[in-house]
Amino acid sequence: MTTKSTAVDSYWMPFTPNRDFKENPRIIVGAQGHYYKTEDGRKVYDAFSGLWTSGLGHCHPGIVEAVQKQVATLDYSLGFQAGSDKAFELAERVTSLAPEGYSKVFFTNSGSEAADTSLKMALGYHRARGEGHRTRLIGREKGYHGVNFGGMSVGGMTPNRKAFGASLLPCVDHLSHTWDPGHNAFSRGQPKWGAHLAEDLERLAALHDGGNIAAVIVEPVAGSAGVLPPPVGYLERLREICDKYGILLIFDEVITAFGRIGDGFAAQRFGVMPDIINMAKGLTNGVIPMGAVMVRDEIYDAFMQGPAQAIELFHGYTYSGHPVAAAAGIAALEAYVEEETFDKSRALEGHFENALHSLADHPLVSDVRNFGLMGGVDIISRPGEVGARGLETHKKCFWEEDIVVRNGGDILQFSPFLNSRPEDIDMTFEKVRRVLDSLD
Ligand code: PXG
Ligand code: PLP
Repeated sequence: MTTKSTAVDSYWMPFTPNRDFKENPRIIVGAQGHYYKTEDGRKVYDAFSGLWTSGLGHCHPGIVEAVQKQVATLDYSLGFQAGSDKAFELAERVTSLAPEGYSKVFFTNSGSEAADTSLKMALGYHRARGEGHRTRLIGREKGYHGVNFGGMSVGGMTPNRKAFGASLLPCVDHLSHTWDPGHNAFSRGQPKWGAHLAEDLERLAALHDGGNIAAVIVEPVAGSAGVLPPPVGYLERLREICDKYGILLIFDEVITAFGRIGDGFAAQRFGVMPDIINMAKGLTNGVIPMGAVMVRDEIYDAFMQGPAQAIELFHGYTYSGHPVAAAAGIAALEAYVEEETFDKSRALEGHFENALHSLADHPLVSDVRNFGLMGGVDIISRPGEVGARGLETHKKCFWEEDIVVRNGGDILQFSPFLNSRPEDIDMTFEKVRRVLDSLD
């Protein structure tokens, strides 16, 4: 079936094969709860909850009402030198979900901006303490920290870096990633193999001297690379090595925060406390763009010196703490608490894991990984056509099975709603199996 009523030529789509898309556009015109409405009038089940964003479901009534009210009350206020009441309230609510010791939140408009903000804070923190020589930033292979220059540089997704390689930040290194199908294929939850890979940080500390490293940034569970949970003991060991050399540890929790792995933050779920936590997506349930960087008290305190009239951090966005985004965030955080969303998410994990791993016996499937309500399924590439089977799966799911399934190349990703019905999780994988059966 095709939809031709919307003109599609003018829009240059993000992270999309534009020419392929425009031949038969998949246009979404509405959403309610767990479904999208398409331009051709179908109800399509959303098995990716937006782009990992919308764990509570679409058009959540409490968030819709809060946004409608806010936009008619205070549409925008300057965020430098004055601020909206809603930004202050949201910051306080975010810290109330956090472990003890994190009491300051800086607002951005996206996860990419959160990544760059966190890296700048790390460099500024060391400089404020008289350790301005700590300039090295360490990311990880297969990491994703958005698409701005800082996040792209510490990121480790090859296609995202390739075209811009000559202009990446200097003084950046990468830890090795933790996926090795010879040792940890078809892991359920955290792989038992791989904690030793954290020792890669010791190698980089020996090479550069640990005293020259400012920060290490990792996703506690790598998302975009296809869901790579941390091996048992890995994050704990990274924390230890960072402590040994005075290196800041940044958790990029753009995906993992707000219930996606059954807790407010991955830091709590894993019991490993970073120095800085980045978030976005679930902060507003995806309703209005917003990201944030939350820091431990010592980091904020280190900046608070010099004359009282001086700006302490020369950084900020026109829309930092935007009142309408903040209102959406307040309503989302209220809903998480009132609806006990994180507990619901945690309770679904076992069912989701079993349903996801039911694909493990499929002849086209080479690996399945999961943690919390994050799932990744590797499809064997068609020889000479890397990514084709993944894209075909996405398209057939959309047109023939009325379900949105996200593919990144030949990896299928699953991000069910945090309040999914178990039968909808089963339905998702029945449909995906049928589509895989139909692929050549
Ligand atoms: N950090 C992490 C860990 C992310 O997952 C970003 C930063 C960037 O956020 P913004 O808001 O600038 O996009 C992300 C975003 C996918 C997918 O299919 C993942 C993301 C975005 C879109 C699709 O895995 N992650
Ligand atoms: N470019 C120009 C010319 C600007 O004036 C500004 C902000 O004032 C920016 C970029 C940055 O925009 P934003 O604060 O929305 O990130």
